[in-house]
Amino acid sequence: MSKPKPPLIGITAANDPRMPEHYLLRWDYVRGVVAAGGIPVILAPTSGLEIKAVLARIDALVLSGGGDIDPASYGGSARIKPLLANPERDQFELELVKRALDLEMPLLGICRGMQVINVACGGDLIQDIEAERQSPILHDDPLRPRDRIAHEVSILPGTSLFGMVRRERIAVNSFHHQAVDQLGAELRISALADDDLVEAIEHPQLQFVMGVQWHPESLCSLGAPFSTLFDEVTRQASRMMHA
Ligand SMILES: [Mn+2]
Repeated sequence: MSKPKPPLIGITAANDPRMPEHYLLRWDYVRGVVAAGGIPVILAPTSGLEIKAVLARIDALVLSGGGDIDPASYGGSARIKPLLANPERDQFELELVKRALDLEMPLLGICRGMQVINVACGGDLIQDIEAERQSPILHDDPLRPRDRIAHEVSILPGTSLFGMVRRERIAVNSFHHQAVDQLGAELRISALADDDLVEAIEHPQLQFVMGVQWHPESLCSLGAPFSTLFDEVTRQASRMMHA
């Protein structure tokens, strides 16, 4: 029997307004997918692409981190000046997620990616944790190394995330100044920080739709439970290919 083909995992890149002639993606997302046995396909946020045609060619989708989503996308007004806002990327990723959900495609959202999933499902965001919540936890310190542990999270028993991680507490890194506020329709919370900030969400009706606020891609060298998310999205993608 021939070896099964590895699945194609789309990973969204950023277009950082500070470098308008470049698309940006940290290499550890790519390495996470490769280590899990997937073929990484970097998706550049481009207006005018036929999203259906993009999704027809990949087997799963990973939404990477990045700048703030324009509050107009969730019907809100900006209470702060959004950081690195990029309407083209917002539109591209929101459309990708809505269609990927319709297709029941495996979906992993990381940091901003989790927030995109929440907004695509009708939820909204805390626009600035420091301004809108009082918390003893420092969720964002851009000077911290990417693999530095920042705080612990509680994984909620009974969730798919708990089923994968099989631990009630894990220590994670943290590089976000925004967070999920109102939860999107049909989503559920799967992890909380000790200040009750949402650290992971999932879609209980779909096989694998998961968002995490931390950055597992920068912690994959530690193995489980960080590489587990990449292993699982890749495994689910293979399952879809052969369904
Ligand atoms: Mn955090």
